[in-house]
Amino acid sequence: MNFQLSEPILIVGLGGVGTKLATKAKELLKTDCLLISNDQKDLDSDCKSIKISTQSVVNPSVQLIRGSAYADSENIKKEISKYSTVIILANLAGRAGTALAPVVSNLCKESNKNVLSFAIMPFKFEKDRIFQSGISLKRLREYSGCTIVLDNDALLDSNPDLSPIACHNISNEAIWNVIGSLATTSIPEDTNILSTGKDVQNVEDSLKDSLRMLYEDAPPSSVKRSILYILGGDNVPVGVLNSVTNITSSVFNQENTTVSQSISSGQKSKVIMLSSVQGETHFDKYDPLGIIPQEKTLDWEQPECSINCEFELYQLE
Ligand SMILES: Nc1nc2c(ncn2[C@@H]2O[C@H](COP(=O)(O)OP(=O)(O)OP(=O)(O)O)[C@@H](O)[C@H]2O)c(=O)[nH]1
Ligand SMILES: [Mg+2]
Repeated sequence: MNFQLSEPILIVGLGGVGTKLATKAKELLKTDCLLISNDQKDLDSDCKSIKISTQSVVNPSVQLIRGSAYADSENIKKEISKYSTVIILANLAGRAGTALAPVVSNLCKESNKNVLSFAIMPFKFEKDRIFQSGISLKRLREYSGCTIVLDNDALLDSNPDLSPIACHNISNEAIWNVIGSLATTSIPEDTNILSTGKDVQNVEDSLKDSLRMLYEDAPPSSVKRSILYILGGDNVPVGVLNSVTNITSSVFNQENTTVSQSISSGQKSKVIMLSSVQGETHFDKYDPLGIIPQEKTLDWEQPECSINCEFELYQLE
């Protein structure tokens, strides 16, 4: 089943990177935008915003930001109420995005919204973020009709020579490209992995980079459908376009995997790949207890959060 994008659409940016991506996405889709963060400097733009207050704490933990966000639940629900589809942009490599993604996506689901979410996952060397990002992603996937994951680590692993800034430029371009073509390309529900590579001379090499990045996150046998966004594709010989599709089909399980192309015009030629995956991904291992099936998890309803319950008890987190 494909994800249905119905108007009116609201873009919600969470945390520093989420709000940065959202302000650009808003222009691409010409929709309304809502920014949510605990950090005032993420909210300084002309979009509507909600500041999550952590009171006097200036370096709040993920759990404290999440706990504080519940105080704004009604406010968030009111803002999303007029819309049919909510597109959430969350940086699960940052504290605010990790904290807010489960809360905001759950509020959207409770209000019966169509939720499409984008999640950025951390680099492996950001060890303190891996665990939290894993649990946050699990909940975001649960509450979203469709989740698109961009793994910073997979991009760096397949291009170790790139600096983090160069990686961010490449990954943000891929995200904007998918957002920009949402109206013309239908994307599958469930979990999709976004993969790409650095700028190279030809489309076939760019495809190989995208495949390499995808392999870091999911086995090729788990890919059910793949969309190839071919930037500058209108200048590429049709024989090459054909071979790009053939290479992709031969890498995946040929009979069961559909490969489609979305060609756009532009100066450079490059491949960005969006692959719908079923079964386990690399991120399920970020939480060592993630192997426990959900029906056997007792405290699933409420995500971990820190609230001030006015007990004379030391906060353990
Ligand atoms: N894909 C992508 N990742 C980014 C970008 N900027 C930062 N990151 C990643 O996100 C992590 C957190 O970066 P911050 O700039 O602190 O992000 P933030 O959203 O403000 O996070 P908090 O302030 O912790 O809420 C970095 O270590 C990077 O791994 C970006 O533009 N694109
Ligand atoms: Mg920040």
